[in-house]
Formats: sequence, C-alpha cells, structure tokens
Amino acid sequence: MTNTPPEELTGKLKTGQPKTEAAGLTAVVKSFEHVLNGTGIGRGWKALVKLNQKDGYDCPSCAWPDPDGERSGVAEYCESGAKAVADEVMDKHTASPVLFQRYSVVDLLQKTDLWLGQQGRLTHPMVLRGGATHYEPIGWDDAFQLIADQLRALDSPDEAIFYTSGRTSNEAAFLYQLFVRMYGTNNMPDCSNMCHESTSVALGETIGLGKASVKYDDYEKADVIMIMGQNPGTNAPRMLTPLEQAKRNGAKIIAVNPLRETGLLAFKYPQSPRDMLLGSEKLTDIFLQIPINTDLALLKAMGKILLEEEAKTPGKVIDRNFIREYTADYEAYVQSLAAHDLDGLAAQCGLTVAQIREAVALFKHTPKLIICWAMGLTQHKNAVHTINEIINLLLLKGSIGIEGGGASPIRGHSNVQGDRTMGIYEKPKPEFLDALERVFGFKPLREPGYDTVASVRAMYEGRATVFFGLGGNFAMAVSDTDYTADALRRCKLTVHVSTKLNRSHLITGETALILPCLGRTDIDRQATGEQFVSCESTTGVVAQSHGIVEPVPGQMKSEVAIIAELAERAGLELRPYNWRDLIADYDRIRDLIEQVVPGFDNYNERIRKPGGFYLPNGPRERRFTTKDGKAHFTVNPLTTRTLKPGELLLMTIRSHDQFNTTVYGNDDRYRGIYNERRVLLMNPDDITRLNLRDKQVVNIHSQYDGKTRTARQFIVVPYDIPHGCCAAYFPETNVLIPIDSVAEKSHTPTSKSIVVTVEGA
Ligand SMILES: Nc1nc2c(c(=O)[nH]1)N[C@H]1C(S)=C(S)[C@@H](COP(=O)(O)OP(=O)(O)OC[C@H]3O[C@@H](n4cnc5c(=O)[nH]c(N)nc54)[C@H](O)[C@@H]3O)O[C@H]1N2
Ligand SMILES: Nc1nc2c(c(=O)[nH]1)N[C@H]1C(S)=C(S)[C@@H](COP(=O)(O)OP(=O)(O)OC[C@H]3O[C@@H](n4cnc5c(=O)[nH]c(N)nc54)[C@H](O)[C@@H]3O)O[C@H]1N2
Ligand SMILES: [Mo]
Repeated sequence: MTNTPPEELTGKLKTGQPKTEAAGLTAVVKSFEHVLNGTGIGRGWKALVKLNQKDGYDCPSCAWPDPDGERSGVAEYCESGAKAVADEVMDKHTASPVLFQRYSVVDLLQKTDLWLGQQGRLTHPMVLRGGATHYEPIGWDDAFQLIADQLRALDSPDEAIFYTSGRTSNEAAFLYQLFVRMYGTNNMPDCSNMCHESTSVALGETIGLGKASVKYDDYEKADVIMIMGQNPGTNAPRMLTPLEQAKRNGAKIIAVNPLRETGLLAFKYPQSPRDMLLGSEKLTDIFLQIPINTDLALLKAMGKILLEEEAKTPGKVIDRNFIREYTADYEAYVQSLAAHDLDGLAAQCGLTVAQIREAVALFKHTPKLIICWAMGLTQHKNAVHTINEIINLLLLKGSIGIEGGGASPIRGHSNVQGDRTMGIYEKPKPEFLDALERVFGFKPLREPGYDTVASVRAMYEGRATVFFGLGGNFAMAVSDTDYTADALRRCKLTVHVSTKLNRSHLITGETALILPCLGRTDIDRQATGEQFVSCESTTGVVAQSHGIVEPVPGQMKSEVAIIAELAERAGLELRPYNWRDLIADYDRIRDLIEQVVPGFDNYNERIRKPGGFYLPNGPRERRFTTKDGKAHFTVNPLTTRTLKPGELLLMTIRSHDQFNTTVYGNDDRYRGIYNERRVLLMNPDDITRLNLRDKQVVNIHSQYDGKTRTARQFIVVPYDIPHGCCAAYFPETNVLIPIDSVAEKSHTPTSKSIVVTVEGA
C-alpha cells in the first residue's frame, strides 16, 4: 500500500523570476479567490472580516500576535490566514459518509494531498473495522465505547500515545492532558517536538523560560532586527507590518537565510492605502546568504567581533553591568571564542569578515537588538547549540529584558505555545504535576513519556498499540514516512480528531476512527449557550477566539466535548467536578486552569477584555529562573560538515500554497514556481557539476547508517541558493529523513539538513 502522495508530476511546471516584494494587491485578490472557491460570498466575507477581531476568532494560520492593547478595529488578515480560513469554512463540498462509501481507503490513498483537502469538512464519526475496505459511519457513543474498551484492554496506559497538533485551544488542551494523565501516561508527543522544541530546550537552559522575551511593541522600538532561518512573507505575513513600522522608525534589518525570500526583501501592506499608492517598503538592509546550517559559525564570528570592538572602546559595546549582575559563564564563553579565528568562521558561512563586520556595526552601539528565528534554525542536529549562541550574543549586548530588544522565536501553529502552557508535554515539570495532584486528587505519573520520535519507535516495536491524535497529520508531518507509516499500521487502534481529511486517516491501525470536530471559525453552542476558547500567541498573550460561522451540516462536536465525553466513557472520575458540566460551560474549564497553571489569575474576567492579557515572563523582567537564577552563556561546539563529491545538503521547506501538510495549491508564487510541488531547487553550478539539466526529472537519495531512502520524480529547477545546498517541499520529502536523524537534546527531526545525492530518474 502506498504511504506517500502519488509520485506523479503534473506535467505543467512553469517557472519565472522570484518576486521582489511580498503582499500587495495580488495577495488581496488571492485571499478572496481562495475563500470564494470554497464557499459563498456571504459566509466567506463574514469569516474574513472577523479574523483577529476582538469579537472574532484567532487566526488559525500562525501564532503571530495582535498589536498590543485592543485587537485591530478592522480585520487584520493576510493571504496565508485567508487561505487557512477558506480551507476551514468551505461548504461547497463535505467529506461526508457518501465520500467514504464511494472510495475505499486504498482508492483514497491514490489521491494527492491537495485532492484530499478539497473534499471539504469531515461531518460524521467514521470507523474502519478490522479487514474492512471502506470507512463506515458510527454513532458517537459507540465510537467512545470502542476507544474506552481498547484503552482498558491495554496491559499498561503507557501502551497508548496521545498526540496533539497546535490548533487545539487552551481549554481543550487542558482537558486532554488531564484525561491522559488521569488515565495514567505522559505519552503526549506534540507538533512542537518537530518544530520549536530546540528553542524550548535552549531557552529553558540559558534564560529559564522557553518562550520569547519580547512583546509586540518591542518590534517598533528596536534599532536592529536580525531574522534568521525564517520566511515571514509566507509563514507569518502579519509580522511584516511591525517590521515595516520598525523600518519607518529607523530600525535596520539583517536577514540570514540561504534563500533571498521575497518577504524579507520588500513589503507592501495590502490594507494600507499609502502603501498601495506609494509602493513597497524595502525591508532588509543586510542580507547574509549563508549555506544551510552555518549560522553557528556566523553567530560566533559576530560575538568575536563584538569582543574585539569592546577591547578597542571599553564599556561602549558590551553591557558589563548586565553581564556581571545577571549572567554566569561569561569567561568560559570568551575563552572558547579565542579558539576560533575570524577568517575560518567567515569562510564556513561563505561570507567575508568584512560582510560580518558590516552587520555587527549596525548593533555595535545599541542594545536594542531583536533576534528572531524559526525552522531554519530549529531543525538541525546542532539546533540547540545554534540557539544557545543567539542567547550568547543577546547577553553580551544586555538585550534581554529591555524595551526594543530580546529573543523572539516565531512559533508556528496558532496555539502551539498555549498547548505547552496547558501541560501538553511528555516531560511535565514536577510543579505542574503537584498542582494537578492538589486540585484533582489523583497521583499523576512522574516518569516522562514518549516524544514524537520515541512514539514512532514505540509503535514500530510494538510497545505502543493505540494512537490518538488531537488534530494534525502525524503520518505526513513526522520524518521517515515509510517507517512512520509502518509504525501506525502495527497499532491495534488509530484515532484522529480532525476537521479535514488527510493521509493519516488512511494509514491506519487494525481498527481506525475519524472523529469530526468543530474548527476555530465554527460557532460552538453548548448547554449554556455559545462558547469561546482561548489561545496564546508567540509573544505570550492569551486572547479569546469566538467562532462566527454556522458549522456545515453534520454531527461534529467541539474538541472539548469529544475529550470530556471520552474521559467520562473511560470511567475516569473527575472529583469534585463532572465532565458534562465542563462541556456545558467553558468558563468552568478556565476556572480549573486558573487553579493549576500560574499566570491565569482571574482568567474568566481577563480573557473577556479585548486583546486579552500577557502571561508572566521572567526574562522580560530579568528574572532568570534557571537553577542559580542567572542567565547562562554557553560554549557550543562548532561542527563542520564536509560533503563528499556528489552530495548536497537538502532543506525541506514550505511553499506559499500550503499550511504544513495541508496543500492549498501547486504554486509557490513568491519563488516563481507554478503548477508543481515536486521540484528540487538547486544552484546552477551544482546542476552543471553533477551533469544534470534544468527541468530534468530526478530521484533524490539519502544514505544513513547503511540504508538508502529515495524520493522519486522531482524536477530540477535552477535557483539562487548557495553551492552544495538544495531545497524541496515537505511533506513529499519526509521519506528521506531517517527517524534517528534528530537534533541533540530536543530530538527534533533534522528536516533542514539531510545529506542527499541526485540522479536522473
Ligand atoms: N502559510 C503558512 N504559514 C505557516 C505555516 C505554513 O505551512 N504555511 N506553518 C506554520 C508553522 S507550524 C511553522 S513552524 C512556521 C514555519 O515558518 P518558517 O520557519 O518560516 O518555515 P519554513 O518554510 O520551514 O522555512 C524555513 C526558512 O528557513 C530557511 N533556512 C533553512 N535552513 C536554514 C539554515 O540552516 N539557516 C538559516 N539561516 N536559514 C535556513 C529557509 O530558506 C526558509 O526561509 O510557519 C507557520 N505558519
Ligand atoms: N520535512 C519536514 N517536516 C516537517 C516540518 C518541516 O519543516 N519539514 N515542519 C514540522 C512542523 S514545524 C510542524 S508544526 C509539524 C506539523 O504537524 P501537524 O500539526 O501534525 O500537521 P498539520 O499539517 O498542521 O495538520 C493538519 C491537519 O490538522 C487537522 N486540523 C486542522 N485544524 C484543526 C482543528 O482546529 N482541530 C483539529 N482537531 N484538527 C484540525 C486537519 O485535519 C488537517 O488535516 O510538521 C513538521 N514536519
Ligand atoms: Mo511548526
């Protein structure tokens, strides 16, 4: 049986010049096009105008915050947000029982991910019974009973795995982890394990909190913003608004990326008449186009230059008072830098020392430096080290805990950060478990559970036999697609709580269930009336999200209701509460959260204020909750990777027309690629050197521990990318990433550095 999307080419690839500015009118037109393709004008318009408004819903597309204070008066949307909304509100088709009657699971596996998504919202609980070829409808009660029976039949609760994707609300996430811990396991892998886990580990160790230290307003107050390994034009377009504002206030922007991403070059704000008339704002002042995974060398070089400059003009460059009062291990850091020479570091990142000096000159004399980063840094073997090195630089400058400066990881999924705050974590902190024990009177398991990669291994090796996914598309999102698919197929039961059909529903255990749920945009009515939920943005603001469109006809339930009913059916007694009462009124869930999670005092009152509230953040006030209360400099080994002749380093990235594993279309407009996703972006010199041709169809191989993995049928496209590097889209290339190839400490799959060879197909 196939695991991956069909390996057919569309035969329609067109390429053009990459765009030089992001957004503008085309983005507005595209937004409406997407919405109107899936639904009528009334419903579509309603959905768009309520996006990120104070009486509206939190945009499902990314975790970028709203401006501080009130939420925007008019809808602040972007093309990516509009696509995500269109994907959810579509009602021209539904993936109802008729669809599953017409197509067997094997038929559906032959379809592309784009096709699966286009079938519309899931409407009824469906079951695939052992040996059956088709999913068939099942009543909710029977579905819950089936899961409860299976959970009860396990020898140990640790034989079940409970995955979470990052759209789940705080309320649902809290109930989910409570249910799972009452059941008796910490096997709670989440999409964070594949995403910003390296960030959480690095920041936790160095500054005591794995979250951004900046607020939204800091962007407009910064003197220098360095954007590393992130493509905001596609993946966080609303971030371009404060970047543009920062530029107007005189800030300088440094971008570090192997690709000249359009959103980093220039931006035209689609909702500003001024921009539409006067044209785009140039964004990046210095572009450092470095080869994949050489950021560590660059950051070390920057630190070395700062120290040199400080020696020339003592007291003018680094913040000695801050270092003395708030940090530890400075000496070790300084000493470790002495072992490297600038020329060597610069050569490793393909730059001249002069180029790096030019960048450092921008922040030499100001602490108002923000460094942001995303997947370009987190998904490498040495990711934690690279992020540690960002912190070294910020500590040298005293940039943490000041206005206009700080560490700014840009989270991906819209509530991935909130889910962690709510306790979705395979390694829960003892204080969190103590609080659960105090409030709910049960003894939660203290041993850590499986993270994502460990879960796959456990299923593959038969140590876990039930997989439950709250959102997401596990089979496609995780590395080593064939291995992961085999792991899922060895399960007794796989269950997915989902809004839309995806490939994970088709790669099943002996028995499989699809439980359809309401999405962010849907009105959620319960016994006491309409409910709202809450989400946390990348800067730690918790705000409410209120569905605004009528759900499509069907039997969907809210995530909260699904979890609470399942918990009840599993016989878990919630003293002194009652699962049903929690479904009736989500305020009651928020009351419980308030008792367990610090920072949520008067949750129900504060969540009703427009714009929500900031969670406490130690580093923002220079309170570093590490073991000794200090922020830590770290010494991070510099590893160099030498490629053998014929080898390239592959990064797997997102196109402009996808949200993670959800494919909206086959274009990547900003990069000038149309009608095809199976492309391999290569440096023109490498194409010649490897005897390949422009538009040649190739197979890509990765070798790891003596095993060859192959992704078939990709078209070579010459692109402006450093020598030795190449890029292709995920999830199609996840087949190439060995399950064991993970970042040190964080275990994040190394999705951005895979050694590959390429040969004509
Ligand atoms: N429209 C849309 N929005 C999204 C998503 C989506 O799929 N679509 N996904 C959401 C999620 S979950 C996430 S995590 C974020 C992801 O947001 P991004 O992190 O922006 O996503 P990627 O496409 O993985 O892009 C990584 C960027 O890092 C660069 N890069 C790769 N390797 C390196 C390296 O070694 N060094 C440096 N300096 N740069 C490197 C790539 O060229 C690319 O520009 O976006 C969120 N928002
Ligand atoms: N090679 C490679 N692999 C990667 C990455 C990479 O850059 N390269 N990026 C990684 C990253 S950063 C991430 S975050 C993961 C993403 O991994 P996941 O979070 O598992 O994947 P998504 O594609 O976001 O999940 C999409 C599915 O979620 C369901 N869904 C959407 N909205 C809702 C909702 O409101 N409720 C529920 N219950 N379900 C919903 C829909 O059914 C949809 O099909 O992928 C990772 N995988
Ligand atoms: Mo992510």
